[in-house]
Amino acid sequence: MPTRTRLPAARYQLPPAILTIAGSDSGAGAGIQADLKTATALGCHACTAITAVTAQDARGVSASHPVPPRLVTAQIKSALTGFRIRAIKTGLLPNAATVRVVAGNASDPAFAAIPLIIDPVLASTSGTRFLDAAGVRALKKDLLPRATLITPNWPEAAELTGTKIRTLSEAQSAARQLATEYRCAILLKGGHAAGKTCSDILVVPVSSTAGHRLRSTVYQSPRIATPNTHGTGCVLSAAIACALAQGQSLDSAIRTARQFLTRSLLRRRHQEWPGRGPVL
Ligand code: PXL
Repeated sequence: MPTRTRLPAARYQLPPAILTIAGSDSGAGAGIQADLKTATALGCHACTAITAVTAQDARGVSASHPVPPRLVTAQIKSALTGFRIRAIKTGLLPNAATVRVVAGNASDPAFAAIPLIIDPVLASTSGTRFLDAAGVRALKKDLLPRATLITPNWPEAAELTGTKIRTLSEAQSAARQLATEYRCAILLKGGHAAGKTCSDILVVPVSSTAGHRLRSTVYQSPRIATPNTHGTGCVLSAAIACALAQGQSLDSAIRTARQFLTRSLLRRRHQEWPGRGPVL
């Protein structure tokens, strides 16, 4: 009898899986395509639940159409039953009905046990509005309260809190307001601010016998001057999901994701795309 040679253990090991519930960007700069590229680069497997199909290039969005909510649910259920999903992220949710359907799925115990990162995508980098006022109301009422981490940029945080954000201190207040309101971690991204440094603020609610308080961390990196920023928010939230799926703490996952994004921005900084080029 020939002896069977053992294959290296790594061959049998499945990559950690994440689920992204987001829109398709036909130009592959943002959305599902950015999430897939991020997951692959970071050694994860990404299952996808596509919420909308958009037609776009580096200059902007020319068309978009929502996927029927029933089909969004079917995709989520297939991912949760067929794979061991360790982190979930949401991106573009095209309307109130889809937001409610995702929130309904999120109350399922199998889903609720998994860290949920919500990137509250309200508009595209090029300015196309993705979620209307009724959608924003549904997001605030039904979905944000289920988040582990919400990752707004300055304009999104301003809209969600109804405040103006012009300074780092106003950003701090908005992040604290959101963390208190939704009882979850907030990563308020400073990419839209001016200045030589990009400061992202993390606010985490912590409970102890002394009561509830908020812990704040500021992550800083040099601002990279480049037009090729399409998909930055998607890449960041997908990378955080991957790092969490790999067992990292929230703080460490954010550091990993920021470093991954910085490297991607640096690599593409001088490329000349017709418009805002893809970051990854
Ligand atoms: O970056 C936000 C975003 C998310 N999802 C899709 C997008 C965009 C921005 O263009 O196209 C599909």
